[in-house]
Amino acid sequence: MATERTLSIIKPDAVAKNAIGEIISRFEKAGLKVIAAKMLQLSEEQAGGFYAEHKERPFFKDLVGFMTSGPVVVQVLEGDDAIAKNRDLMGATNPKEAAPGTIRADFAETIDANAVHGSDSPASAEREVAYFFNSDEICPR
Ligand code: RTP
Ligand code: MG
Repeated sequence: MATERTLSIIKPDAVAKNAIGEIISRFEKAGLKVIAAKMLQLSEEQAGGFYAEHKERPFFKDLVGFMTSGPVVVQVLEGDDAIAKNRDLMGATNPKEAAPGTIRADFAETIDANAVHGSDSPASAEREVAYFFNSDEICPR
């Protein structure tokens, strides 16, 4: 298994629920290390640029509205198979379909407000980590 990096975002709904610690604890217990982290209030431009792949989708405007509705916590997670491991911990996009015990099953209410984001491939992980972090803000250990 390869050591990978992935971008995680704790979305505004989960920050508002005071669930930052519980979510990060799940990453750590699964063997993922937080090697960079910050809290941000995203602008419309930042959120829209981050989700540029969804620009033509009907839910894009709501997605940007939601992602700018309050602060988020962005992190870089590192570990064996980190991209797939994080997606497994997150559960399905729609919390109603997320497996029991996953972050979205436990903390998310709707497909729009679904608690967390995780990169979905090595290429998107690379783009997304660079979107939020300079190399001197990443502290592998
Ligand atoms: P994310 O990018 O946030 O980690 O979520 P994901 O990979 O599981 O889902 P993706 O297809 O990338 O969609 C990005 C976010 O857009 C919202 N969405 N709404 N109403 C809808 O049909 C719909 N589909 C997607 C979700 O909030 C999803 O997390
Ligand atoms: Mg996605």
